[in-house]
Amino acid sequence: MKIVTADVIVTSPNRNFVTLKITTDEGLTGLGDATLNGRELAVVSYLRDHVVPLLIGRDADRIEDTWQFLYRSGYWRRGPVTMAAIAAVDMALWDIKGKAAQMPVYQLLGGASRDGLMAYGHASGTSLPALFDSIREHQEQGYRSIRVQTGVPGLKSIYGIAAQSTGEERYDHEPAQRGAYPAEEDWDTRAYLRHLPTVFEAVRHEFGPDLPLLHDGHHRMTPIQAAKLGKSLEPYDLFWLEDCTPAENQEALRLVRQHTTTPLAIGEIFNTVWDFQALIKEQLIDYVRAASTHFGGISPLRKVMDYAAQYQVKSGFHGPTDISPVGLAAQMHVGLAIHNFGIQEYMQHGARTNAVFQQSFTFADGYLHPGDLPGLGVELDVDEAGRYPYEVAYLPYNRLADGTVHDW
Ligand code: KDG
Ligand code: MG
Repeated sequence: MKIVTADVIVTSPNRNFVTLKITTDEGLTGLGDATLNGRELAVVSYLRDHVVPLLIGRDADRIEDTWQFLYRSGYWRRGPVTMAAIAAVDMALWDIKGKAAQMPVYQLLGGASRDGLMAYGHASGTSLPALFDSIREHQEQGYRSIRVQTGVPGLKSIYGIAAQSTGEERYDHEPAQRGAYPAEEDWDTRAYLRHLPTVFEAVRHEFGPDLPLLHDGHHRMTPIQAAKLGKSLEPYDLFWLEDCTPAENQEALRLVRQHTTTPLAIGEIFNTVWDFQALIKEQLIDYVRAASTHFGGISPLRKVMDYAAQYQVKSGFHGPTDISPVGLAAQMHVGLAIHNFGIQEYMQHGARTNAVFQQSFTFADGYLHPGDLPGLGVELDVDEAGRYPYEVAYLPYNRLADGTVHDW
């Protein structure tokens, strides 16, 4: 079965998405997600100019060989642009293989290891009453696990609290905002470290000990600050503390680990299996935050999780709205198949996005299931996608009170 066309489709129903659609000489099509938030067009060029010409005429069945060819023949390995492009090809070929076999992709990966994927949603509020309302709203939608982000007294804007839009479409924007220049936010780590334990104490008091609670530090702390936070959150029994330090310095996790038993999750901006090698082997983390889309696709996600299984490290794949429904489906299939699944992040896409991407997954009683259609179970309505051209949009960035740029 040969690849005859590979089209790169850019659409912006509520936010920008880049999708690769591969078609074979047998008429089968496969979709892959190549969305890189704020740098979307770089991946479009990488695909259109450097990958698509290499795909035409290749055997669509040879997923691993195509992955290795694209990874190794380019010489310049890794990096988010390269790996998002390779991810899209990998996902699209798994989609095609599933359709050819008349099986959902999770069956090709070994079949289901569970009935559904426990999912967490994003509750946030600038005040405790607003946060409590947001948690209840998520529980009413079915969520049984909740990420808690909160305003900090003295700070105007903060990561994790939707800034731009409201209502049904809000998740599709947050945290990126449309506009030609990134929005500026403010940050004060000491104020955050003082405030956050009081928030978790209040949430535990209001919602009891059972509810799994998560928090994202978004790379903002030094190792010793992260150690202090992990320790101060121990009484509130977090499911995880995510990205407590910047991901580049993996050695930081050694220090954090020595000081706290709060479980650690990291890796949403990692691109390859090798980025996790030391963290898993030294058991410095508890959850792998990789996203199929930025990690080279389904094939390497499966490999890193098989390696992690030897060390009792579980999955917590990155599932914000900048992962398209195709990328989300890809990691749902992996999550259903692997034994060491932990939790799946699930921010809901808005109605316009769901009209562009027709999906077959279900979300009921807090559990996701990718569905049983052959392949990934997602189709793209090209006409609908064409109604929403690319719009420039960027993630915000941070400055401290004295004007220094800080990690965002
Ligand atoms: O593109 C950046 C977002 O995906 C990121 O800010 C979301 O940290 C995030 C999360 O945990 O979902
Ligand atoms: Mg995160």
